[in-house]
Amino acid sequence: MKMLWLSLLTLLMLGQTLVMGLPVQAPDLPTQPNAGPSEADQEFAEEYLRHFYGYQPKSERQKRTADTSEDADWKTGLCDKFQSMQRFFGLPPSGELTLETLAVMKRPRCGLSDVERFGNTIRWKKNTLSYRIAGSNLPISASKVNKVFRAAWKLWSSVAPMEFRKRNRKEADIVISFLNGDHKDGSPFDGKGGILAHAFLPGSGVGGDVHFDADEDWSFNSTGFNLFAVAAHEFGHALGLPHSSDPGAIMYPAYNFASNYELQLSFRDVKDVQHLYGISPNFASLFSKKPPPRTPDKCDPDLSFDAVTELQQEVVFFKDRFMWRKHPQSDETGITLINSLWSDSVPPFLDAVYENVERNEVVFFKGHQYWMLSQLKLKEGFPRNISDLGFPSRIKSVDAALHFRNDRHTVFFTGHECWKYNEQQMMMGGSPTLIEQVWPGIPAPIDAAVLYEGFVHFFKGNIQYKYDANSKRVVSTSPANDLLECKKHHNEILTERR
Ligand code: 0D3
Ligand code: CA
Ligand code: ZN
Ligand code: ZN
Repeated sequence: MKMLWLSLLTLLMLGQTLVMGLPVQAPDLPTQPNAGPSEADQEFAEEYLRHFYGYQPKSERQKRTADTSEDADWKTGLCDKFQSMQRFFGLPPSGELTLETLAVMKRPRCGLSDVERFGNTIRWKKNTLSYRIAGSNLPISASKVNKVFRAAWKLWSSVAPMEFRKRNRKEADIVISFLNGDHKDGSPFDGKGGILAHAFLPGSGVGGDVHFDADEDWSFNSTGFNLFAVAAHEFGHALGLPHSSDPGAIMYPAYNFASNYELQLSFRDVKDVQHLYGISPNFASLFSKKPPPRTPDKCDPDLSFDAVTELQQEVVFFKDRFMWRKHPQSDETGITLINSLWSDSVPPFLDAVYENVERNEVVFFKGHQYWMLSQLKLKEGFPRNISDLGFPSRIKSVDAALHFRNDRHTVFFTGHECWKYNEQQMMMGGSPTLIEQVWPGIPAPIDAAVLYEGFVHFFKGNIQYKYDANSKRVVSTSPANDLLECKKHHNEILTERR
């Protein structure tokens, strides 16, 4: 009855919680207006609808001061919620609090003891949950599907003190099915693409159930949609988690699976599920070696970058799986996943990136490989070995790349050396030079470099060096994240770190 449902990509940052009644057919009987419930009963009913149907009064203040007429109720959506509830219990959907409705609300509901309200959400009240996979419409062999779901549950059970047991016949808390189009829960699927799945918040009946859109191209790799990635997300909903605005989180509302990055819960997901259920007893030993990855914060004073490049009008900062795109016209630079722009063509944790404006190409470096993209698409034959550019085999990676469009060459930085590459002849020019000699004042090795507004900006750790190539000297140093214009207040950062 309670369902989390992603409506539109425009709601990305919030994640909408929609609550729906199971459309049990009710005869359209004329309703008997009653003598009128007491104010206490009205309040009880509203609280009930808030708990089980996601009813949210427009504002608490408004409710007290404004009139409590039926008109006001219609406007605040209270009537819709009453109707949903009434339909579910087979009552005439009058949309108002009848005595009959009140009686049903006060009746103990079976299975209700399994869940409880927790802050703004609902959580299961028990630590062992059963799930059942409905047999029809399976996209691939049942044994493979079982394996994928077991792995998806394990993501959550290894961080929270929860156990998930598969049932074959008996009733289960969580029923998982593949359904298509209108499947009679008020949220029809939309064919290929769009909505991939949805899940109901913890609760009895349909509560906790997970529905996958059977019309999708489900896969175990990166063709179509990855079932493991979507299951991990939906199971989070089935546990009571809402969407997260953190683009690194599994609970982020948009699908962003990348085959070049091992799927794991992010720090945010772990915090959120542990807030609901507590910490799994073996969490510390399981994660001490490899703690869940945090999404970098542009306001972190210790922030460093993997690579920085100019790209068309923008300056793009790369870090782990993420990037920030600084556009001259907008003053807020948001974080996104690298693969949200270049999908799986570009790996995370890059070493260097540069744009060859003349050829309309962007070149990415990581380890001994490089990827050349044009029009957001990987060019044929890539990735290639950096030795193809003319590096000797002792050079295992590059730290940064600077492209000079006027004299059509690119300078590569690797360790203490810099190498000049002629883009016209597509040849490495002679022997390397020492960074300390050619760029006095720049401490090698560096993390990243970019040509921006006539200066070369070198990055090393949390510091950036603004360098004037004409006078051959460092003009100023500043925090590495200076160009990202962190506008957050200090105490906001502190609360986020907790
Ligand atoms: C959904 O279908 C989510 C499911 C989801 C979201 C993130 C990661 C895995 C699964 C509904 S709860 N979101 C839509 C989506 O990402 C908007 N569709 C695929 C697409 O647009 N490429
Ligand atoms: Ca769909
Ligand atoms: Zn459904
Ligand atoms: Zn979702």
